Amino acid sequence: MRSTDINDSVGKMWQGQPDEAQHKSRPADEANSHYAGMNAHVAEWIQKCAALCRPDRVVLLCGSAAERAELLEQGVAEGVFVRLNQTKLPGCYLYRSNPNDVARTEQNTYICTPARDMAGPTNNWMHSRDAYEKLRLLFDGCMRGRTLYVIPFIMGPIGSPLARVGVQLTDSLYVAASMGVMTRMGEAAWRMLGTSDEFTRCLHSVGQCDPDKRYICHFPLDNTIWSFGSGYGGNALLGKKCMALRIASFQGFAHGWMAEHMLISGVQVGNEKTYVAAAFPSACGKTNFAMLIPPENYKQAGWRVSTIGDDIAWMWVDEATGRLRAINPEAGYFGVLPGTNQTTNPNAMATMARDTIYTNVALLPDGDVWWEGKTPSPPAHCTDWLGQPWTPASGHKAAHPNSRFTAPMRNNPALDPAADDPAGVEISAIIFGGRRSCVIPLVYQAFNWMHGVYVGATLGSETTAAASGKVGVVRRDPMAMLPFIGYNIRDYFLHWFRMRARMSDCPRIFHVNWFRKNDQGEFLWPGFGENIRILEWIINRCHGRAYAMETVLGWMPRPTDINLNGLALKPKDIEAAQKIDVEAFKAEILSEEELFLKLAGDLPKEIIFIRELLISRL
Ligand code: GTP
Ligand code: SPV
Ligand code: MN
Repeated sequence: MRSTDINDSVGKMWQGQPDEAQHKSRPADEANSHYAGMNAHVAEWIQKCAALCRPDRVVLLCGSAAERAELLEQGVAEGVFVRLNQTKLPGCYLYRSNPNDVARTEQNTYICTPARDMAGPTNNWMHSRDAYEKLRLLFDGCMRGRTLYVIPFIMGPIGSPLARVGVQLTDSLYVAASMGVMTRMGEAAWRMLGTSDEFTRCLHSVGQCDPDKRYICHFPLDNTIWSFGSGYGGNALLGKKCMALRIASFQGFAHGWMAEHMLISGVQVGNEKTYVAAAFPSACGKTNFAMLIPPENYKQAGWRVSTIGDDIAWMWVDEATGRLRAINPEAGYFGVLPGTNQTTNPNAMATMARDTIYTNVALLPDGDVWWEGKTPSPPAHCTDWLGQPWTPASGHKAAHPNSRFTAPMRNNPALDPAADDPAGVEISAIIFGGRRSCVIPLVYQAFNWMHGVYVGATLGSETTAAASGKVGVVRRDPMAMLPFIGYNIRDYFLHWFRMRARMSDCPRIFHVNWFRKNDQGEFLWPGFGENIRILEWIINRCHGRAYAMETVLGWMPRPTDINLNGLALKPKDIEAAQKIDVEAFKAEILSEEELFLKLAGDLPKEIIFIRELLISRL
């Protein structure tokens, strides 16, 4: 960590020596020579941002363990973090965000381009010129009295053909500490960048954390993100949704690869290893599926699931094989806490046992943490996520429904050995899934890639606490990417269809729904570790080994094709979970119109054709 008290000079910080020069009037190349050793484009950009935001201090982070410890110490001293019980949870801290800032805010998220058409009908759009102007006023002097942290980071395993450099400037200590977990942060980013100016410019300030002055603006044409007024999750950790999904999806469209809201996991049975990628909307089960532990009888039969990633996949076609390969651009997990426990997700519990930042959970009297669903019964008393005394009689939740843990992936006992492999892994199946209490069956397979794109494009899911707004209403969330497509959804769909022609053999595409309920409101499927039974059918289908019936929706297993050994369920229960009610499905197809109407005359012809075929099957 190098720091200095400055007004407008980053140069002093960089060289660590006093400099009385008038930087504002210094010509560019003279300034560049002053930043000896630092990438000139970065230096110039930092200087501009610092001159705008006017922090008291600029601190350049190098990503070392000692620096991290120092940041956390400082956070405790400043009241940003609460140090948790270090015997129970070594290296763990609690952070409470502003209560008005607890989830992504899609209404404040913009794609900023010169033309509205580039953002399309599903994104908020601002003219890039207007956005810069508006946000410049907000950033102006916003870091007075604060420290500006400079965070160099890499998204993707170092050396990967898709790995990319970002630099985030932020006035949040919490964000700085979190970026060190979520990305490959530090010197490696400068080495990878060299003298290039190809890095994502990520400028962030919490500002006054005012929801009325909150803007998460993406400038895909400038490889730039300006985020103001939020310190939480996807709004503020700019490497994640902003860079690795919104900006990267645009870059992938331009250069023939894909950035998707997908987990990546490996399934090993004996000597056979199969990798799958799955797109479920926010808080719909990616982390859990990526860390799945098979039930005992499967374990004994040699089944193992390992994690490459739990939230984002970058995928490209390997020219040598014509197959789709994937990397996880992240280095950590920002996972949902409510519902996570020793039974549902033991790997997540082990992952967050150390070196973890817990956000918006309850604090127990012994310095441990708690959230709804962690234990079968709540603690007698604790401090809730707002910092207030809480008992089970308090009448509200102790942890926020979108409370999360930030933990390094290296803590995951099920981390796949290829998680750091720059060559990525070959993807055999793509699985789409939503949270649907009725209508949508447990599992089916698309007839082919093009039909699979339709299945993904029409994905519906009940909204969750991961984004602000109403929870539990079905909305279309194409490919689980509705909030994350950084360009026109019309072109996004076309890109998916066109990827087919780039591949000689493409992944098989499936749809799952772990969340269907019976009339009593109980889940029809046990979920979590038992999902391996569905995965078994999926993998066998990929390798041409499992039977499937042709149905109106696609290929489906017969109830007897799902292994129920060791489960109390009977084939008739699978029948219930798989039931297709044609009348209900007609209503579902009508509800897809909600999205298609937005695309109006731009709906790709492939979608129209596939839809006609579906209707004629009904
Ligand atoms: P983001 O990080 O927001 O992108 O979410 P995610 O898709 O990684 O969701 P996550 O795995 O964290 O799951 C969210 C919630 O769904 C948690 O409360 C889980 O306990 C619950 N959940 C996950 N898998 C299952 C399942 O198979 N069945 C049921 N019933 N619930 C599940
Ligand atoms: C999601 O909402 O899909 C997340 C959490 O993964 S956040 O990083 O806040 O977007
Ligand atoms: Mn996510």
